[in-house]
Amino acid sequence: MVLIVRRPDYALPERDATPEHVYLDRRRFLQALGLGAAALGGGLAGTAVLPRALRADAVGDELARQKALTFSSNGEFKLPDPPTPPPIAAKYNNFYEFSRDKDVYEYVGQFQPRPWQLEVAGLCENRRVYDVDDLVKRFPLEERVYRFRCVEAWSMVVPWVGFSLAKLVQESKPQSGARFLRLTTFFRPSEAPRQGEKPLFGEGEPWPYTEGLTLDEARNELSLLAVGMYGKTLARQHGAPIRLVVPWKYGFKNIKSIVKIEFSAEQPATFWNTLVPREYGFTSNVEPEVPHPRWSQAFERDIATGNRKPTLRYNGYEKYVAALYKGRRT
Ligand SMILES: Nc1nc2c(c(=O)[nH]1)N[C@H]1C(S)=C(S)[C@@H](COP(=O)(O)O)O[C@H]1N2
Ligand SMILES: [Mo]
Repeated sequence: MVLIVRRPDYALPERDATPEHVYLDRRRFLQALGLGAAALGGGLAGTAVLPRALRADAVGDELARQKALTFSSNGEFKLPDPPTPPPIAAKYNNFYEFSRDKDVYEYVGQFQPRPWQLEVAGLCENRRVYDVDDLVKRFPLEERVYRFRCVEAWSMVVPWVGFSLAKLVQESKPQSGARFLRLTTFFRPSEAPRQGEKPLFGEGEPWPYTEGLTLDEARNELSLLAVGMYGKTLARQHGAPIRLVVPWKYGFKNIKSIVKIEFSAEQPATFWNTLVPREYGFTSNVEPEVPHPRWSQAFERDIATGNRKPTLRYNGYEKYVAALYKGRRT
């Protein structure tokens, strides 16, 4: 076994902040060996050899496939920062169903985001199944430029196109006992290679990916169901055909390729919180003063410019969301 010397956490620049998966692999590996977490650090990660459905240079083809959307601009959500160039955002993704590294675009060639149904279920009066193309016509689409901050301490600026989640919540008529929303991604091992992988150790990842919000968070005006970016439909690696955007929370809350939204009385289990509860809380608001257990959250690195800049509380959206938390921040 290779022995790797662990650098002290304070020596990690943000750009090297360990991706979620490195810790997971290490933990399972050590569990399997019956060792403690201090025994070694880093280096066990790596994506298994998979058929590459798209060529490494095919991100341009994928972006060219996207169709134009009709929308109005929501001037409330504009930023001084220029948007991240689409080819940069499209080659730097987290989508664990396809890859544990940022090269997701190389593995999404089999994924079929249309036709697509979204089911609304649970504690509401209007339980029903929507076709995504009907949903897109039902609610007027708007463009909003949001900051996006991953828990791994990188960030970007994205002009999303979508409609507010609050509209779907309202149309669904939640029952009085409903306090949370549970959102679920597709489960299709034949299209998403990692969902079919046998775990090396233990139970593996709790597919399908799930996330959750309180009903109040879901009704906040910032919460967006995005169907597009940069004026066009979403590329597959960004969570086509419909994904959540909650810009005051860390990126992993922004669940992709949603097939189901359920109203519930209890706080739902979520993918990352189930895997590593100590590191990925249910609420997970962006908060520079609360470090991740393995790195600081005080700064972030812009994926386009490489510039390091201070992270803002609630990712800069304090005025919209602070009232939801009444002094509690994360
Ligand atoms: N279904 C699903 N949704 C997901 C993820 C994932 O692995 N699976 N990764 C999350 C994480 S960690 C981030 S940072 C964002 C990345 O969105 P982007 O690739 O469009 O930038 O998607 C989030 N949504
Ligand atoms: Mo993330």
